Amino acid sequence: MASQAETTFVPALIVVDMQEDFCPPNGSLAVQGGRTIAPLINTLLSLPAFKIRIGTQDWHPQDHISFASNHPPPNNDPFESYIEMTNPAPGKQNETKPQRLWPVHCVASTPGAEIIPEIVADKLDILAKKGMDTRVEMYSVFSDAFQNMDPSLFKSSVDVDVTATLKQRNVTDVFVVGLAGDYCVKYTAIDAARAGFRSFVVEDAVKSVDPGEGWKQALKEFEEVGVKVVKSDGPEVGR
Ligand code: VGL
Ligand code: ZN
Repeated sequence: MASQAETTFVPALIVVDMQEDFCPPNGSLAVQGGRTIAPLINTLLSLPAFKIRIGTQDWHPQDHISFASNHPPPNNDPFESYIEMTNPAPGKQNETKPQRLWPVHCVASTPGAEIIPEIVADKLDILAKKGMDTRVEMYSVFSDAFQNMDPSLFKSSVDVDVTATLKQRNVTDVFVVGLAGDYCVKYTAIDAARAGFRSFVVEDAVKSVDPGEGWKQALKEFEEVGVKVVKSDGPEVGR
């Protein structure tokens, strides 16, 4: 009798930027409710199905391009102003894009950059730092803001090649949780799909900078690239 080949399912969990600066009450870029998703994320971290659990950490130099205070007035209002950012990759200097400016946040080796203590960080196999190159924004751990997936073009921004790590472990499905839904979670999930993984966002384990329009826009982009939005108690999450 011919046997039906089963779809391979090797899931990974990516816990995005669960850091002090993204959480109330004291975070400089606090996302409303940011701390409240920690218990749910811990539950997901303890599911045996995940082959690998990766945490990401926004990790900026003091002079990072995304900090409003590093730009002259009048275009230096945190949350409000945008600057034109140039692609720092070799031979790409003619490429630019608007960059939203933020309060100073997640400066490398400062308390604001620490993973919040509510997260059981022992369960993370790897902690990947990103946004380390002062010249360029990096929301996704898979690419910088210019969305090139070739790691040689953004290696100054990260300390781990996450795509290679996932492929080495034969991962097929990537589940993304954490902060912020409309920025780092969004671009990480989209890039996981672009890197060839089935990509899922676990929506009850995510909070957004702008939970209205920002999250709505994220949902639209997820649909366009085939990122699936699921619930933590849904059947997809490898229980
Ligand atoms: C993030 C804004 C700036 C995030 C990081 O983690 O979503 N947002 N840097
Ligand atoms: Zn940042």
